[in-house]
Amino acid sequence: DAQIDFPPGFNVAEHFIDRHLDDGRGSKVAIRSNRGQVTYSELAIRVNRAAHALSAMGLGRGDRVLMVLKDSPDFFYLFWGAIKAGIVPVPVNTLLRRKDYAYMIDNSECSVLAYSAEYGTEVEAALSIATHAPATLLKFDGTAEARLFETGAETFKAVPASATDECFWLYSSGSTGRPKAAVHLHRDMVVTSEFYGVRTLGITVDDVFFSAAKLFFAYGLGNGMTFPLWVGGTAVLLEERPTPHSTFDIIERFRPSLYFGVPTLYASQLQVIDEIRPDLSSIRLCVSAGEALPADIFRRWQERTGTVILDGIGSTEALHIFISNREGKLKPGSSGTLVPGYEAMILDDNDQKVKDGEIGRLIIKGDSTAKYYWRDPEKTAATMMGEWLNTGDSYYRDEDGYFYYCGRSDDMLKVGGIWCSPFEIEATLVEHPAVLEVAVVGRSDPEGLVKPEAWIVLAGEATPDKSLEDDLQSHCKARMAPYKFPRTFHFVDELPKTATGKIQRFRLRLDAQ
Ligand code: 3UK
Repeated sequence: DAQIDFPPGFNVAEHFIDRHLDDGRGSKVAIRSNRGQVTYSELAIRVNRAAHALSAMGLGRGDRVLMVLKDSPDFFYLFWGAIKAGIVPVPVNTLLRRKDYAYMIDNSECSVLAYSAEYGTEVEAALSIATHAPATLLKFDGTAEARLFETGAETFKAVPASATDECFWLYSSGSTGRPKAAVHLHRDMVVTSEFYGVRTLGITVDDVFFSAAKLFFAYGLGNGMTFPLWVGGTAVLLEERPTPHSTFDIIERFRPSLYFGVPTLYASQLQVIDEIRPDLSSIRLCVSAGEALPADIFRRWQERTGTVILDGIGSTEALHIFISNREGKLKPGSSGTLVPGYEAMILDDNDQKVKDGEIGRLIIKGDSTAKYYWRDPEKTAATMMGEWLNTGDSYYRDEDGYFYYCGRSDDMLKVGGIWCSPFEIEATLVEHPAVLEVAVVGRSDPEGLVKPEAWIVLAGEATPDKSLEDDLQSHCKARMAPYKFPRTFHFVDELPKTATGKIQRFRLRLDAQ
């Protein structure tokens, strides 16, 4: 039941792109956005041109293309063009800052760095900090795209690959230290599209997909690109930041049948839904992932829209959702039941399986999981345990097979569905002259969504007031991805510590409730 056949020479780009021409879908719209539309045959031609262009730059099997690109058809062309030519695309978060990009340039030793002009300031500054110099820079400001995708041969013979060849990377942040690149294989996107997309969500050729989560997240990559391309559906793209207004606007204009969001966005959409009264009648299903969806948000959304939100847990390492609620088979507040093709175990501290109802560490197994972390054997060993993958999450399972999220086993926070390391926020805050010592913990807001909270011991003369808080927040926003700033502050005389001087974050978390 849970098997997929991969023909020999399998280059996954042929399945996601070229197959649609053979199936007579060439004139169907593959991608729609405020800037226009792209048919499946236009998509296939531009993918081929990208494959030629990258090959002509001297790139070959296994070389990396780092992509700091907004959600646009160009993202599709470059990603699939690279894969078709045996080259490894590495899409990265576009909200990061120069030192993050400098790290990724050095760590990936990318041959090509492609970036949307909007991100030029941080990306170009990163190039001057980085040790490695990518041989080719592609700044997408209109000219590079015209050269890459609008000229040259329209056909390209796919470089043969096998299902277990390396295909693309996605960076994932860790609680301490630097992000690590999860190396995904050719089969992985097929496995997620088939097991979660087709067999769990029931996606078909008639579906129109809109993902508020961006393509550079594994979640958005599946929702907004691989799932539509797997079934020959249509992807709707939003270039800008997803807000309640921009997302409702896109839904009304392009009438998607499937809508993918994160809990924070659903919560902020609910705040304005009575005032905007958007027409959401095209939507047959909504999906949430990235962090747990509070049952209250599920209920309020269903009450206002008549549509259920299917919460499911996925990860960058698993590529997409492996435990999910379904239509007609859901429990609000839970992550749902196993997706076909995946197995799960919940283990105690002695690596023994716990009984239903008991909390333990969730480990999973499935054919879409990343093979290893690039150049990080220690983190690879801690996470990829043979065929099993350590999620780092605490879970329990009820007697009906539904899984319930109970928190992380590290200190990492999910804010708006995106990773946030408390240690990174602390390191940034102590650079501020007013801060002597700081500890950052997660605090649930009234909607049940976690936000970073800073506990600060001030240096010298600094006064704990609103203007200092504003100043600390802008200090953070200038140095880190903008979602990482603390939303609340506590100024204290000292931080709780152990006898050996380690900050006791659990005591702050208790105080924070
Ligand atoms: C947490 C959830 C509770 C959990 C992702 C869907 O989020 C994704 O990938 P990331 O690598 O983070 C993975 C971690 O996020 N998490 C995700 N979804 C849920 N916790 N309920 C949920 N529904 O800690 C997990 O280990 O950023 C989500 C598809 C692909 C993805 N990459």
